[in-house]
Amino acid sequence: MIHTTGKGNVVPVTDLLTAASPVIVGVLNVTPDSFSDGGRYASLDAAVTHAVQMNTDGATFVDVGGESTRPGAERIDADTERARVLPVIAELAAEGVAMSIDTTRASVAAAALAAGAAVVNDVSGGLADPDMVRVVADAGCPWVLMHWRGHSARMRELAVYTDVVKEVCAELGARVDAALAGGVAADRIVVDPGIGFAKLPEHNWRLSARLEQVVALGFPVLYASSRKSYLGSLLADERGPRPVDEREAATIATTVLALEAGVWGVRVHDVRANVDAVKVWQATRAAR
Ligand code: PMM
Repeated sequence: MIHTTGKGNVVPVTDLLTAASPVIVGVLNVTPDSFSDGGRYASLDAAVTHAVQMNTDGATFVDVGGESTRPGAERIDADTERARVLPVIAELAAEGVAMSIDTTRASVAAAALAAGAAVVNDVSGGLADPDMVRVVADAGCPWVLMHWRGHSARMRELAVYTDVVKEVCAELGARVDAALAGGVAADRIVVDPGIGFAKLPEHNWRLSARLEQVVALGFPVLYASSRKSYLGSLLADERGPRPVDEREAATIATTVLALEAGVWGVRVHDVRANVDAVKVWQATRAAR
């Protein structure tokens, strides 16, 4: 599948999954309430400017999301979600920026793909909307299947595991099987352990420490720890958890550790800093 953008740039989508170097996914939340960058990119101009900057800084693609998935968040309706993301996607397509759509809704994914997104990033791994598998199979686009147990409002009560790594791998495997059974090609699938989704800090640390087991599922792995609250808890002091925008050094440490474990890509807010970290990791590996 070739995705042609408005300016005539051609982004071969297949290259996104076979990219030799680690993939950097830049986060663009066009929501008033996301935990990490809520409200900052809610206007069209601010969102487009930031995404173009992430592209210039080396993002492989930009992940456009219109619905907050922060723990406890209430849902918005599909019309609101579409109204947030579609103008941004159309403008970025015209700028030649490759994008994923971060949604759990098939109707939003379909509209976003039609507007110029090339990848579907579904934090529910296809569970939230039974139509998603058909939309992705018909489009032939890459699909990020994240480990998920329920919508944000119920996330905390669902964070119960005996062996988190085993259970996450088994539940991801079931989502992959459902995708394949629905006609999605194996080489279009990316898996994601869902750091912070129905996970306590101890679960996030365990999964991060055992990423090799997620990699062993045999699909490209996307790892998304950037600025998440378990990092804020780790770095807490007497004033409380470390504020969201002061978690970058910790994020970069997790990026390097995840690359060592063999992930395909990382989803990050500060693209430039993480690209620097990737370069350090690559130069070190090349010198081994
Ligand atoms: N996390 C968030 C949103 N989208 N997508 C994937 N694939 N994996 C994630 O872990 C993930 C995601 C929430 O974080 P944000 O508020 O920083 O976007």
